[in-house]
Amino acid sequence: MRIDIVSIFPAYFDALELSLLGKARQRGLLDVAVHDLRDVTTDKHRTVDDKPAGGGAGMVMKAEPWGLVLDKILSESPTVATDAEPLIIFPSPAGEVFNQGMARELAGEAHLIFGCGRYEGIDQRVFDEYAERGRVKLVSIGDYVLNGGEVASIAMIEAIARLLPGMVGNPESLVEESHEGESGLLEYPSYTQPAVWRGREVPPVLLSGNHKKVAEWRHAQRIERTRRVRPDLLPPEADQGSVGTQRELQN
Ligand code: 6GU
Repeated sequence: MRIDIVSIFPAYFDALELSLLGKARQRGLLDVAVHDLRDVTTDKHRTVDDKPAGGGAGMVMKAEPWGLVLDKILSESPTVATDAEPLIIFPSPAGEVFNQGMARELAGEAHLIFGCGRYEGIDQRVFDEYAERGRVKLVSIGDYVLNGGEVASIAMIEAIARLLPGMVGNPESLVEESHEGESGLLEYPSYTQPAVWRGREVPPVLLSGNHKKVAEWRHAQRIERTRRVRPDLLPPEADQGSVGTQRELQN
């Protein structure tokens, strides 16, 4: 997969060199390029923003630099000779909310472009232009406000990159975790040695050697935890108490 990122703070993306992401890049599964939006400006002050048309607080990112940088990235897309088409993602609190399902879909793309806006946003005509010419998606990472799309892009890229084929050593570790496998229940709590730490025991069932009991305990823990902190994730049939023994397990 090819990922291009456009930002006025390219240093944010130094984080992508680390750990899992660095590994994906070393293995050649992921080719990431970061572009400084100011590099396409031609004025002395490298201006990328201006006052909002119609007045109001804050500044709006100008269309022209975005047009120049996106045209260049699109013209050099590795998809030009294929039937794949690049997807431009603009992180925005006004977008569709990112989740594991979207991460899985995006992991199947050949070329993603993340356009990180700052200030009060980007001139609407940029979205309109590229939506007319290709595929554009506004994506939010949750119901809170960040100062720009950089941190949101890093979160999305990490979620996507770890799903690329060839990324994770043990494929089971992907299936078991929260939001994957077992119909989207949260993960069960994990323990390791020692068996007692500061007077706190590892649940004895985990040391029993009884694999069936362990699996049942973990399943019950997942349901209890999901019911307590994320009841919105429970499948409909679990709502009325038909899954496990949620009354005994509560709190
Ligand atoms: Cl994608 N961008 C910004 N600026 N704020 C956000 C967000 C994105 N997702 C949640 N809040």
